[in-house]
Amino acid sequence: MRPTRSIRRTASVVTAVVTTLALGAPATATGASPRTTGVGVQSTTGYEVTGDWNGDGIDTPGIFDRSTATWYLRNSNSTGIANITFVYGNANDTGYPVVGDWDGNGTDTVGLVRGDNWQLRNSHTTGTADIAIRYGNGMPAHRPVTGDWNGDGIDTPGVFQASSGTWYLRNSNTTGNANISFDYGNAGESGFPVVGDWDGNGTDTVGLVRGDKWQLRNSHTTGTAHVSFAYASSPPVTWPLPGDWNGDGSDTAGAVAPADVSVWYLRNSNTTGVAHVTFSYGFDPS
Ligand SMILES: [Ca+2]
Ligand SMILES: [Ca+2]
Ligand SMILES: [Ca+2]
Ligand SMILES: [Ca+2]
Repeated sequence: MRPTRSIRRTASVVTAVVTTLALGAPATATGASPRTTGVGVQSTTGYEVTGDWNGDGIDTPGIFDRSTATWYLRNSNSTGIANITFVYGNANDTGYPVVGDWDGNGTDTVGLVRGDNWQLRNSHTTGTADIAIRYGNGMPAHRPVTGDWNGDGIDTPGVFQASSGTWYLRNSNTTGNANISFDYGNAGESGFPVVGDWDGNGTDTVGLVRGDKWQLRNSHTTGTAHVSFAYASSPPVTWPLPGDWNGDGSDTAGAVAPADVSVWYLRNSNTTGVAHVTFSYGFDPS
């Protein structure tokens, strides 16, 4: 590990292909999920996440560097340095990063899920968890996701159980059982779980990304996809990372090519097409 690492402006676009990506699971697992309020996708150096860090209605990138437990958040979808930097977590943290508006004040903040322990913080500062709850059975059986399932403005936990294709969503940031559960996906689902407000009605719902096929559902019920389209992006290896990139209230597709300097490919509609916004943001190894 390098003793220090910084995010800095770079004009270069990473062309190298990262071949050993593991999704954000414990250590060696292979499955991650992102989100607008999201869980991170893991790169060689950390996890990419997205959220609305400053409450302007637009989701922008963040990086969680596990080795130092440092979060690097940026407030615009452009190449540049972090606007907000702080430590939350432990050095070489094995927790899985999540993002959401836990207190409903309009600003997304971070959290870590360690096993079934969710430790959420309400400010972009170093400190102990503001909210500590237990939910789910932990990775890899349960992949954490976060979203506003009931439209009350507060993001709360959910888990996707790939073995059965079942989603378990909870409407409060407290310990307890799922308020909503349904199957969406196959038993042994290998698709990548995503969540977002696809139709802009104020409620986050779920989706799966299978290869480059985004299959999104607008209700918390079993059924076929309401929205289906292909979106990958240029490099051979990218991970899906949806968000509201233009502040219109709808979450749309994004993809990130994780690397020391990750390349982000954001699209403003849930349709097949090219990225509307492309930029680099991540760790610069130099
Ligand atoms: Ca908040
Ligand atoms: Ca809610
Ligand atoms: Ca919705
Ligand atoms: Ca949008």
